[in-house]
Amino acid sequence: MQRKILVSFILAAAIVLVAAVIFGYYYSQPPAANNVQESSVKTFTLTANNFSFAPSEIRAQKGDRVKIILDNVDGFHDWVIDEFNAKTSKVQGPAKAEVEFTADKTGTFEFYCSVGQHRQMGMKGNLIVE
Ligand SMILES: [Cu+2]
Repeated sequence: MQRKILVSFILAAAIVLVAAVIFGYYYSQPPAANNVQESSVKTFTLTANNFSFAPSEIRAQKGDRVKIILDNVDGFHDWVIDEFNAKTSKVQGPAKAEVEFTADKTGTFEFYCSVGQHRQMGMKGNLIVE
């Protein structure tokens, strides 16, 4: 009788151990590669202040997914590119804003800040798509 209880106890302990190992194995696996799309996005961080962008020239290949991170360090700005119908929201620095678009045509396209007269004051640059 004593022996029977011991055997069932060991059996139960073994089952728990196996379950724990299987459980642990699944949870230690890295998450599925669901960020593949993210890695094919060409990301540019552009610093904005009164009244310029840095860098003022960025390059991409036709078909690239382009992500612009506007790092506005000072003033009220946005980042706009008409030809790709893309713009960030207007933000008061220090703040960041983002926009993503597909560079689906080649050429040199001017981007700019659409706030007030900032564009005319030199707050612009070029995206060159090759
Ligand atoms: Cu501006």
